[in-house]
Amino acid sequence: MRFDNAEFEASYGTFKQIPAATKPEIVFSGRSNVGKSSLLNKILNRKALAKVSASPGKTVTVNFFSIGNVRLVDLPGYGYAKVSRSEKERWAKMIESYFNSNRDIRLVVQLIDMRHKPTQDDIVMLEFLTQMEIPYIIALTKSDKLNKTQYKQQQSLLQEELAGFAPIDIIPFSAKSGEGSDKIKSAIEKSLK
Ligand SMILES: Nc1nc2c(ncn2[C@@H]2O[C@H](COP(=O)(O)OP(=O)(O)O)[C@@H](O)[C@H]2O)c(=O)[nH]1
Ligand SMILES: [Mg+2]
Repeated sequence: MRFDNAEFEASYGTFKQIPAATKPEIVFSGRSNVGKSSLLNKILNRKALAKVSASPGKTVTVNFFSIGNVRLVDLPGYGYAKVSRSEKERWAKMIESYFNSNRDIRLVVQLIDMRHKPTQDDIVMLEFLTQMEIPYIIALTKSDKLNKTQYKQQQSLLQEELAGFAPIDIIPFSAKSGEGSDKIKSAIEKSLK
C-alpha cells in the first residue's frame, strides 16, 4: 500500500453528510490531543495532511482521506472538557451513526496516551468496539515522552488495564521517533487482505 500517496477527500460535520461506504475503511479514534493527527501525518509521511493543532478539541468533523481504493477515517476527538453538552451529543450521535451504518470497516486504530491510564471515555470506546465486534489495534501514543523506566512501567500497567479487552495488538507509538509506525502500517495492510 502506498501510504505516502494519501489524498484528502472531505470533511463532514454531521452524519447525514457522510456518503455511503464505497471502499474498505480504516478508522482512527481517540480523545482529543492524544496525537491522532500526528500519527496520521507520520504514517502517511506528510507534514500536515491532517492538521496538528496546539489547541485541542477543534476537530469536530469526520475527515476522510483516501489511498487508492482504501479510505482512512479520522474521527473527531472525544473527551475535551471545554466542549458544550450539545457538542458532546452531536459527537456521540455522529460516532454511533457512523458505526451503525452499513460500512466496510476493516480496522480501528484506537489511540491511548501511553503516559496515562485509559480515560473513562477510552473505556467506553473500547467496550463499544468490542460489542460491535470491530477489529482494532491500540496505539500507545507519545512513547518518546517516557524514559526507559517509565516506559516499562506504563507498558505493563496498560497491559493490565486493557486485559479485559481483546485488541489485535498493542503498539507503543511516537510521531517524534517513528517508533511503532511500521507495525501500525503492517496491521492496516493485513486488515485489508
Ligand atoms: N513528544 C510528542 N508529542 C506529540 C506526539 N504526538 C503528538 N504530540 C503533540 O501533542 C499535541 C497534540 O497532537 P495532535 O496530533 O494535534 O493530537 P490530536 O488532537 O489527537 O489530533 C501536539 O502538540 C503534538 O505536537 C508524539 O508522538 N510525541
Ligand atoms: Mg487532530
